[in-house]
Amino acid sequence: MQFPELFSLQGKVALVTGATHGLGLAMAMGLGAAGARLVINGHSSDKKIDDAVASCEKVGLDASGFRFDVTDEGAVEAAVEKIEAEVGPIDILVNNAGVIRRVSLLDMPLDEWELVIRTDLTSAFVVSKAVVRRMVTRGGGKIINVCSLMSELGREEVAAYAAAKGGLKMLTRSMATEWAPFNVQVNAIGPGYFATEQTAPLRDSGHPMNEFVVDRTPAGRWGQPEDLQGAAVFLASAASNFVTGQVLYVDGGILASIGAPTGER
Ligand code: GCO
Repeated sequence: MQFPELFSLQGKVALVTGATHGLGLAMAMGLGAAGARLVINGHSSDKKIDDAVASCEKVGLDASGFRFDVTDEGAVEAAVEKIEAEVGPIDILVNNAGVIRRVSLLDMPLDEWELVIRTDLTSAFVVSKAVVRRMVTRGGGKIINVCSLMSELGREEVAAYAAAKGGLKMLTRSMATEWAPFNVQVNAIGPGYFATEQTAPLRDSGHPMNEFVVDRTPAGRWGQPEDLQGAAVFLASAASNFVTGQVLYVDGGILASIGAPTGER
């Protein structure tokens, strides 16, 4: 296979969870631009899903929306069956759905901890299990788990999120190991600090994280959601057929660098 077919997703169906906004929607649109038919998942409201589908259609992409809870095994199985009947067999799954709670460990109630672990880690197991079973019978597929810098580094007040994202990195490696014989490649994308709704509280003017992130990032800026599209297309396409179990960090260089003394950047 040659360029550009190597990176083409023409004729493929891609399910992206938590894709109504932010990084999920941007990655979905990147896959769509490479030719994939998109299945946009969300949970909180029909309106958000309809708006995301409309924004895809507005730029000429083929998209449909499916509302279900990625942590509910019964709901996931029913939704995957419906998607495959109505849209087509899922070739690409992006496990993107996630939440964050910024609170110190000592103040974190157990139910909030469990919500984060279920949404950010358990959901990838639940959705993958339903999808991969079908991929295996068809001879292969691609899974992309959305990790984080917090798969590698801790930060005050995001312990549950870091624990879940660290777990997701290891789940990626285990999935890759178990499913490689079935021609299913499982990789992850690890976004650095991106300008999304999730990080809006950190980007408020005057918030110390705002300046810190720019200083700590060798590229000297917050990531824009579109910065993830190339990595998503690569990991979803035939170009990555011998790549599995990897986390591709898209972080402007943060993990490559210890940073510079205050005021020297
Ligand atoms: C935070 C969290 C996230 C980050 C991201 C970094 O600091 O609150 O780290 O919001 O944006 O996951 O990869």
